Amino acid sequence: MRNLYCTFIFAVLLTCVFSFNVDQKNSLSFSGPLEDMFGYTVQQFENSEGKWVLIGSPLSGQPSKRTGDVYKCPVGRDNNNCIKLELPKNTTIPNLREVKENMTMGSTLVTNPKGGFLACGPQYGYKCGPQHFISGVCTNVSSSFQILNSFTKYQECGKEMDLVIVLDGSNSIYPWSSITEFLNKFIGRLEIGPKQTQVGIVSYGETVSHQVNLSQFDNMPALRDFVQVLPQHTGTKTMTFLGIDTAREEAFMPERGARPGVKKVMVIVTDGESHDYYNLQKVIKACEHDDIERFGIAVLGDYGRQNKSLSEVQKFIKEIQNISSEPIQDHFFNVSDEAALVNIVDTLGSRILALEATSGNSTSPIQMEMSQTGFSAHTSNEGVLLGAVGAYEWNGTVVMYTPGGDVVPGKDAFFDPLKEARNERLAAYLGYDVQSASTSEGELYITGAPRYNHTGRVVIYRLDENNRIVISQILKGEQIGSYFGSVLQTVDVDNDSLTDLLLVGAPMYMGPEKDEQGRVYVYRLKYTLKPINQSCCTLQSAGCTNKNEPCGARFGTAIAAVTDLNLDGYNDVAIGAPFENDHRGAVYIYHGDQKSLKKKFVQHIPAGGDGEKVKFFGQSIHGVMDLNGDGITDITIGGLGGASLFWSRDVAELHASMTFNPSKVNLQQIEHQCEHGNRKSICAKTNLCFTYRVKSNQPTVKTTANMTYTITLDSLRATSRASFISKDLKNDRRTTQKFTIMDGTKECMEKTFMMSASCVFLPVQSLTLFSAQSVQFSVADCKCGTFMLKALHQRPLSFNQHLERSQEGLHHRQRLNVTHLFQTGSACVHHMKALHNRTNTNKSQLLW
Ligand SMILES: [Ca+2]
Ligand SMILES: [Ca+2]
Ligand SMILES: [Ca+2]
Repeated sequence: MRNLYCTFIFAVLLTCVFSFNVDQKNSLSFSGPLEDMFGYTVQQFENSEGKWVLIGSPLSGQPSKRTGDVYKCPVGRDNNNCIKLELPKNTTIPNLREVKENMTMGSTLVTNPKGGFLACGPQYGYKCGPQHFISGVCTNVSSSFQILNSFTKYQECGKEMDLVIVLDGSNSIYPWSSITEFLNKFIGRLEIGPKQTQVGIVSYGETVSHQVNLSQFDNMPALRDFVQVLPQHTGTKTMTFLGIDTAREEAFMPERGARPGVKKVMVIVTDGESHDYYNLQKVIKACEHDDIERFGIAVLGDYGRQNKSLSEVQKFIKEIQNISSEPIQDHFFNVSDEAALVNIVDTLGSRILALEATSGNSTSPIQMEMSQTGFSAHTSNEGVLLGAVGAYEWNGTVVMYTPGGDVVPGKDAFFDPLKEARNERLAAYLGYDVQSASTSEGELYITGAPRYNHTGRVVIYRLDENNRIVISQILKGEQIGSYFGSVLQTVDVDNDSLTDLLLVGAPMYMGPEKDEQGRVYVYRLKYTLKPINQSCCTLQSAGCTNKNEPCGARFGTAIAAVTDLNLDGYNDVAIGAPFENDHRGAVYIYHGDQKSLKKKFVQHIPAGGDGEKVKFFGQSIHGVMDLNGDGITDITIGGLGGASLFWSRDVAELHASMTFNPSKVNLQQIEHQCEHGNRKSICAKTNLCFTYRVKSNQPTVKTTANMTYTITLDSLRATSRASFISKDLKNDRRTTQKFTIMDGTKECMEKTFMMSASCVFLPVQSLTLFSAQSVQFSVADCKCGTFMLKALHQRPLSFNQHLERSQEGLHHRQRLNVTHLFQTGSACVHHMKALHNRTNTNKSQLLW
């Protein structure tokens, strides 16, 4: 018994197939000085005026004043000149002696989902006396670019202190203006206020009088104005101990503004041996009893002017040393004359400040003073998270601003002193990046400490009802120095508002060549993403001249969750590798899939240009907005020296289907026999249909795509066992046709083919030898541009359609055949996508 059935299997091959749709050719570029680090951060932004790209330039104003700034760059308007927002000038914290030079404004830049944006200058500082603290600052900018408020976490300068200056005003002091100048400068070194230092002044000669009460001035400028015109007390005698004792007893009285329990300090300035030195021991003992810390300043002017003997000078100095508190070397000063008093202002001021810093309840001198708050920032559903890497001696912390109040975790909040060695957290830089995740159990916060125990770690935590940190999970880095945790990004792939993935960058991860290739860890599925491995030129490598170190891509320096680029309903991810290709940089795009990411990147965007004007492309990425109004999210990528806006191309779906008439044939029966030329055999018709639909909604513009298709019968065999019927009687196995298809329509083509006579006599065993008939089709005007063509899939994609046999017996074998074809042709494709670039005339491209 011969079972003679022909099975026809068609494969549809696409020759012009793309996996990506970010147009690398027609980007909109903004440029700025590379040395200002223009492009270090980028954010897409929209307000009532239109659409913008915001670009951070943290070293703007260099070299002298590296205040940094943020630029607004218009999109879709006549010019694309970027305008500086002048944020540093208008970012201010009241009652601080601010230091805005080097504040690096714009090195953190985050748009607020509710409008406006947050820009931070983590190197912003302030002065307490001569001490320079780096607290960092963030400023809230409205959607109309107005500064709403600025905030930082700072320690009040100094603790509360009551300081009384006991001033010798006897006639021998000359010129008095030197004294007032000294007072003026010295007061300028103090932080004066009702909650800080209060200053009282007592002057004496033969008698004593209160010039300034402690509570009299609550700010430094007013007190300075007052001392400018302070009169000389005058008098022929120098009753130093009367002055000191009056100050002790009266100036430090609550009635004159002294605050109970507050540190008491006395600064005594005199130019001569006292006339009441016999009271020294009694008066100083009383001062000790009252816990008054004393600074003695001996002015030798009068001794010089009157040529007094060395022993007299020494006797005077001895007296003032005896007035001063221990240790004497910290509390005693002598100056050659009145004019030289100003020279000790710095030293005196800093010693008094040191007193402030160590007094009170503080156990550690450095808490938030160097915190660099705003090193990173993130807007979560429940408030603003600010990374503060410098807090607690660079162990770091995360400050949170919520509507219910500020959360400033204590120095041990992120660590477990029982489980962790103290040295592991030293200079861990916790707060290097911050993120949040929405889970069914509420909001989780995530922060990285890239130097924790050298390998870095990520802490996932929540806040309890008392706003205490409760750590729920810790992720550990695996390689020393990889900077694991320095870049964090959560992703909601399927848009159900629950976070699906956490991506953790380790941009300095060493590849096999000991170069900093970088790596990105994907949590939930825990696998890693890596850049294209590439060689680079180092001092060690022979035979190359451009020693461009550090080497390696630093993949993961920027990680951005971007809104669905290819319109498949899943959000996507872009990852920067700014050191790739000799520091030119590149960006990789990964497509989201269900609740995860496809492991293989779908697009690699290398930096354009010569690598001179713009370097480190991929340093910053943001892609959450459609900036040209075609309904598809566009992606902004910053390097240093410039940033570019890449338009995403439209995505079209192309469905192809094929049916046969008849759908089943039995070659032993002759019901479908036909005659053509001089030949008689079985004939069948195939109906090939395409439907085409542009995915983004823009119903006013109907687009068309020009298509070409070729059907090849029995394509895997040298000779075909079937041929098309044509008028000229050529027995052709192949037919090619062009057609145009309009958006939202279906086009069908019918072809008839005839099986060769030999097919009828094939034994059943040879069925496995049957090979595919293919339909190959493409977009006819496939002018994809040079960038796109490079990324063509080498592998053909196919869908299979077969003519069924009418008998059940060979079902198994048929299945095998079909499966095989699906594998060779990749798993596809009843569903294909064409890429259509509407912004660029009518050139359509296929995308799978
Ligand atoms: Ca989700
Ligand atoms: Ca997608
Ligand atoms: Ca767009």
